[in-house]
Amino acid sequence: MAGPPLKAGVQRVQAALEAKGFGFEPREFPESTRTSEEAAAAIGCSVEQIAKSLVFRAAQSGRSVLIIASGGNRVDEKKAAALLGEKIKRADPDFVRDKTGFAIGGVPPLGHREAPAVLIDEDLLAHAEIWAAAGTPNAVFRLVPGDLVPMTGGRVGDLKRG
Ligand code: 5CA
Repeated sequence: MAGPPLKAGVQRVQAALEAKGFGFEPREFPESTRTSEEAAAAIGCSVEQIAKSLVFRAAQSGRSVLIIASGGNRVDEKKAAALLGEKIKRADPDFVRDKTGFAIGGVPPLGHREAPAVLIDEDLLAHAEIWAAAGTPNAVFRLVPGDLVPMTGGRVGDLKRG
């Protein structure tokens, strides 16, 4: 049975996935999935299975850099900079909305207003299935980690702190 219409942000994620030939397995929740912990609790998966989308700003070029990291990991900005070839700084909420078209807590791994440089945490590849934000702080979609590179054009590496 069809549910209520998808929110605009979720529809944009769906359109971006379909444009790349991916299916869409969205789940919209009445409760928040704004953080990795909330998303894991709502879904009933481990926090390590949450693909969090963290936005940074490249220091020299000013372009947006998307780091897709396992929910339990903290990103080592030095490792990320080495993989990228440019220093990065954490983005503020206005930069995130401007470059991605989505608000923090709903930023998806694809479908951004401006194409970012993408780095992918190798730890995500260990799971059979993972979940990413689907455009709003209440929506996620399921994917297999092997889809992340073709979906984003990102580079996989060791990005975690410690
Ligand atoms: N929907 C969930 C699970 S997919 C989600 O989007 N999680 S997230 O981790 O990708 O997005 C929340 C992240 O936004 C936080 O981990 C944090 O790194 C970042 N964030 C939260 N507040 C701010 C802020 N004020 N400025 C910059 N980044 C922020």
